[in-house]
Amino acid sequence: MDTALLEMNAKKIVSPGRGILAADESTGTMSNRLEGVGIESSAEARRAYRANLFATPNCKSAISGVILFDETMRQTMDDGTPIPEYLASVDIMPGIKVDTGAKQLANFTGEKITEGLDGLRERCSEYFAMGARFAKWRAVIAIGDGLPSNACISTNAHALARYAAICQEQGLVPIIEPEVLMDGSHDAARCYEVTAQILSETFAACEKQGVHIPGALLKPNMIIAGKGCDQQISREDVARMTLDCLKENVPSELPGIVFLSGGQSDEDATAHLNIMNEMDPNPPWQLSYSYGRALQAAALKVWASGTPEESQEAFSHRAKMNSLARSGDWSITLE
Ligand code: 5MM
Repeated sequence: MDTALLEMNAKKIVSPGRGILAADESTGTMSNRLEGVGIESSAEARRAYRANLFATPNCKSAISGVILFDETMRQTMDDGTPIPEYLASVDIMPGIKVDTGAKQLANFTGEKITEGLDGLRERCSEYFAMGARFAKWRAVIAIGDGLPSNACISTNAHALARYAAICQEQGLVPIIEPEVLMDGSHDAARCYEVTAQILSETFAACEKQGVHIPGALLKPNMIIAGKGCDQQISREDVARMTLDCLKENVPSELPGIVFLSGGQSDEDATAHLNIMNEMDPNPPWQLSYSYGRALQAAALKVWASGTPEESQEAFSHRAKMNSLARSGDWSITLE
């Protein structure tokens, strides 16, 4: 394992003022997103939309890395430059989603296990040769009546650790993403409890598998009440509870935490990150973003109705807002 390379790249991804654009929607998800704004989905439609995002002027000031889906990894910019090559040329690290999706967990109705360990070593090796320097694997944990089960937590924690070990062996920084979903009517305390359990089991599994923590990143949810809960908590409480949960369960040797947005509004995702960085200017790890929807929603809408430049401007604005949130310098007036 090249620990020096892994540590260097992990630190670079969370360097000050920068974060990740999650653009690794699988074909089904990306098709839903495009169709949602009235665009017919095709490989070319997905390429054109994403290539335009990546070509945003001065994108690198707020974006250190982009997570790609396999299809995009093999596509080109408008001028024919392979997308990973183009990203590296503008100082943005190409990353790749390497899981093959969350599937029904046998014997546990309503719960999922993320698949993709078979052949992972070979896929990572190919992606490294294509220019990828980090990877992502997302586990999905639902809260509900009797959910999550201990089986769902331990199986996903084990898979995340196995994935992380294989990525590191192949030179890719693993982004470990255990996402506790916002769907449901649970309160924030329940979200805290479940997030604490999946985080502690994931890091215990990582230790058993020999994962090199200084060469990895974590992509967690924030501590938020379920969408259907009538006791929503303030932005300050989200930030405080999230920091507490992370401090209790995440090793301090981890270089960075890159949050997912998970269905939060664009502004909430920015505000929560900003408050956390304001509340604790020196946390054990860098606190950054790896947002999909919260970075792209506005740009996608404009892509359907405006010019390519206007779509880039919408993306650039959200990227800039989140960049400021990295140092607690965002404020509502900037919106
Ligand atoms: C960008 O979406 C990613 C891939 O989703 P699918 O496998 O469902 O197509 C997703 O993993 C994403 O990276 C995370 O959910 C974070 O994105 P959000 O939108 O929650 O910030």
